[in-house]
Formats: sequence, C-alpha cells, structure tokens
Amino acid sequence: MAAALDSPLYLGFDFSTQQLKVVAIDADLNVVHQNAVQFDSELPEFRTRGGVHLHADGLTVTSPVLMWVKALDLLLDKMKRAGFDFFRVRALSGSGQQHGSVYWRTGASETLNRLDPDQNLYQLLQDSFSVSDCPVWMDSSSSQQCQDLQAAAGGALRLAEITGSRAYERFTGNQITKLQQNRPEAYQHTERISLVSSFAASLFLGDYAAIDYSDGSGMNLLDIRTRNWSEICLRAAAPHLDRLLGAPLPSTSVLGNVSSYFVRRYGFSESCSVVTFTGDNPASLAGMRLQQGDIAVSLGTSDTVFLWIQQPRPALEGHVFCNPVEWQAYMALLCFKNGSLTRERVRNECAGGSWEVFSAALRDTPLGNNGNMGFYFDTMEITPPAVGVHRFDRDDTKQVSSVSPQVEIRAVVEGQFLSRRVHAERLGYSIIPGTRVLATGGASSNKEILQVLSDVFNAPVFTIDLSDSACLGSAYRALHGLVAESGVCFFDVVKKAPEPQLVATPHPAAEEVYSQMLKRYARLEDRVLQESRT
Ligand code: ADP
Ligand code: XUL
Repeated sequence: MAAALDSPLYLGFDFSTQQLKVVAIDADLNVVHQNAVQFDSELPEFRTRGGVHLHADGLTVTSPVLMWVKALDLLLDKMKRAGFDFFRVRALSGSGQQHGSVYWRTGASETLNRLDPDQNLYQLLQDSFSVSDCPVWMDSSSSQQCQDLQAAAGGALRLAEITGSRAYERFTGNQITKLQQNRPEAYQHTERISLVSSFAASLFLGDYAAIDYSDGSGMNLLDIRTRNWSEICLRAAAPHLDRLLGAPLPSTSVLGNVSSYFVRRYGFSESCSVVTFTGDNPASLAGMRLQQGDIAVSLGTSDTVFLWIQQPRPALEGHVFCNPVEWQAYMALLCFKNGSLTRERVRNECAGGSWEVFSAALRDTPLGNNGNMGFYFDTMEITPPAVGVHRFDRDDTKQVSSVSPQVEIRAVVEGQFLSRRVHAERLGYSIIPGTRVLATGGASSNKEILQVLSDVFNAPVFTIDLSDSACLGSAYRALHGLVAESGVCFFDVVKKAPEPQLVATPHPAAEEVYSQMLKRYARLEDRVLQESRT
C-alpha cells in the first residue's frame, strides 16, 4: 500500500569517490526518491578524474573539499526542483569514502554555526578549510609515516591488535602525520579534523560532528576494543590530536537536529534528526543486512570484500572495524584499489568503451580462460601491495606481453575475483553450503561479471535491487538511530526490507576449474609480489 503523502521519510547520503548520491525511503522501507551528482561531469571546474587529483609522484591522491560542498548544494537543489518534500524527513544519515580527511580552519565552527540561508554552502565555506585538497583513500604516499607508527606501537602485529589493522598508507592517522610534517603551517591553523563521513554530517548539523566507531576504525588511531583513541597512536601520530579529533561516538548515535540553515533554505523540519555518518563499507554492510556466513563483495571504484564477525582477530592482512549496527560486534574488510577503474580501462582498450561488448566477451570465453591468467594492478594495489600488469598463459615460467582482447577481458575479471576469494580465505572465511555472495556497487548491475563472481566463488550471487547499498544502508541507519538508544535491534527495524535477488548460480564445472586456479593464482601472486619488491 502506498504511504500517506505526509508520512515520514528517511534520507541516506553517500559521499563516495566519484559522486554524491542520495536515497529517500518511507517508514515501510520503500525507496521513494534517488538522486546523484557526478563530480567529473557535473562539477568540471574542479578538474578531477574519477573524483580525484592524481599527483605527479604517482602516489599522492587528493580531492577538493569544496567540490564535495558544492556537490551537496547541487544535489539538494536537484531534489528541490524534483519536488522532494524535505519537511517529511524525520531523520537523515550518510556515509563517506573511508579514510579521507578534512581540515577545518580555525574559526570554521563559528561559520558553521551561523550559515546564512540566502547563500549556498559553497559561498559560505570558501575560507573554512586549512587544506583545500584532502588526502583520500587512494593515496599511498605515507610509507615512512606507516613505518614510524608501527615502530612506536611495538610492531605491525601489535598495531593491528590495537587498531584492527597494521599501518596502511591510506589510513587517516598516517595521512595526518604526513600533513603535519610537510605542511606544519596548515596543521597549525586547523581547529578540527574530520573524516569525509563526519565532515558531511557536520554540514547538516551546523557544528562539528563526532567520528563514529566504525569509520574511526580506519584511521590506525582507534583502539577497537575500548572504542577510545589509543594514547600510544595519538602521541606517535601528531600533536594535539585528541582535541583536533574530538571524542568518537557509537555509529548509531543521534548527533542533534539539522541546522536552521537547512530548515530555512530547503524546508526541513526543525525536529529532523542527524544520525552519525559512517564509512561507505560499514554503511553497505547495513544496506545489505549482512548476516553471519554471508560474504559481501562491493564492486565500486574500489572493490571490497566484507564479513560480519563476532570476535576481532586482527592480522597483518585485511582490517577489522567496529560494527556499524551492533556495537559489540565487528566487521572484517579487505580493500582492492584496482577495481572498477581497471575494468573500465580494459573495457576502453579491448571493448571500444562498451560494457555490452565487454559482457559479450565474458559470455564467449570459457571458464578458466584456457589457462590464461592475469594480475592487473594499474596503480599500486593494497591487497597485495604489488603493481603492474602481469599476464601468464598455461606456462607459468614466463609472462606474456599481450593476449587477444576477449581473453584479456576474461583475465581481468577472473583474476580480480580469484584474488578476492584467495584473500578472503586467508582472513579465515570459508565457503560452506548456504553461503550467499551479496554483490553491490556500480559493476553489480552487470550480469556477466556476476556470473564470473558466482563461478569463482562456487556460490550463488545475490544483489539488492538498488545497487547503491551504502546510500540505502545510511537511510536504514537513520531510521534505526531514532530507536537504537532504547535498545531496538537494527534487524528488527529493517525486517520489511526487500530480500536480495538471486542473479547468478555457479556453472557445474566451476568447482573443478577454479579450485585448481585458486592454488595457481596464489602461487603466481607470490611471484608477482616478489618482483614488485625488487
Ligand atoms: P563509487 O565508488 O563512486 O560509489 P560506484 O559503486 O557507483 O562507485 O561504481 C562506479 C563504477 O561502476 C564505475 O567506475 C563503472 O566502472 C562501474 N559500472 C557502472 N556500470 C557498469 C556496468 N554495466 N558494467 C560494469 N561496471 C559498471
Ligand atoms: C576501504 C577503502 C575504500 C574506500 C572507498 O578501506 O579504502 O573502499 O572506502 O570506497
């Protein structure tokens, strides 16, 4: 039954790498509105490619903070023009690409507190940031700082035991250290450091928003067991960090009401609650209503694999984050930098820029690709830390320099999914009867890609109708945030959500083909990794 025209709505935003997206749901969890702003094409004045600036050293990657601000102006204007009734919004939440950091200039909180509704945020916040180009998750320029942090914490494994991960270049603590060392002036003029998620929440709140436990786990600074900043890590990273970061909060907290700026400019209700924003992967976990035993594979700008876990067992590979929906639980995550952008590059070179031609090549080539296999690390990969394109045919002893376009297309997709499975299994995951692979992100709209995923994992693949689970998860979290304090469980709030749809089942020959290939992939990956190191 259609909801009444004045019934409450819940908004979920996602400030991701390439775009800003929003979804609105009603109290029955039906999606009633969706909208988006693409950074490269709709805000060309910021000259980004894929939403980022890649610097000349090939390692530094940043995004302009004012691009995100202007995207929000544009998105809300689009919603207004589409007749969206902001007054019905009872609560909103959101997510951001993980690890990126925003540096608010001294005095910015006053500006945030008194935003003039006659002007847009882009005009109002021109002078509010001490760093205009923010380090983002694709950055890998902080190796030295990572080594220093690990040394201060008593080694890589000890740091992983405290923070859930060994030191990673993209993790915010190491980025903050680098910024403080290279740009001490800018650091000195900073009064607050936000993650992309808490920065976005701050805009809606008109005040600095807390970092939540789950996204805070991607900084190498939070003790994931005590859920407080780790003294050792803060001290090693940079001066005055506890003041600059503010206290972290549970991911389900209500931060306050939306600022009067949004009430007066867009007609939000004064009582609309802002629920803590979190990282895009934690938000996706909520959007997919991931359960124990399921494995989620997100095929966005980055590919990620994540699992719900009860007990943290941090290791030297992968990450453990606080769980975004149940505060005693955790989630494990693996991140692969060469995801959609690499598939797109191969599509452009081998399929004339067409996903249809790309998909046809997957249909027309056999499982296992006649023994051709490839590693496609266009930029320095995170898992494993290797770089370059490495192709092998049946003969493992030497690399081949090229293969036919069709073979290349299957090699990139099979190679990526073999890697996702090999590394998930190293994290302790095993595929058991009943396992569901839940796919999300931009490439999950491609059935042929999902068929390869199903074959490599030898398990059925499901998607949710809306491929953007981070947005949807944020809207679910907004709804849950209103009742979480009184002890209502997340899964009770979202039980009416549509069930994931089955989109692919494994080919009968999949098990035989890929069990062999997985072993071969792991062996060759070791070699590629060694070659990358020399
Ligand atoms: P973000 O990380 O910005 O949230 P998305 O999850 O929206 O990204 O994914 C964007 C990516 O989805 C694009 O880079 C594109 O390569 C990929 N994509 C979109 N449509 C298809 C398709 N039909 N087949 C394969 N990949 C696709
Ligand atoms: C996760 C990671 C990426 C970003 C961008 O650790 O770095 O998935 O969250 O989506």
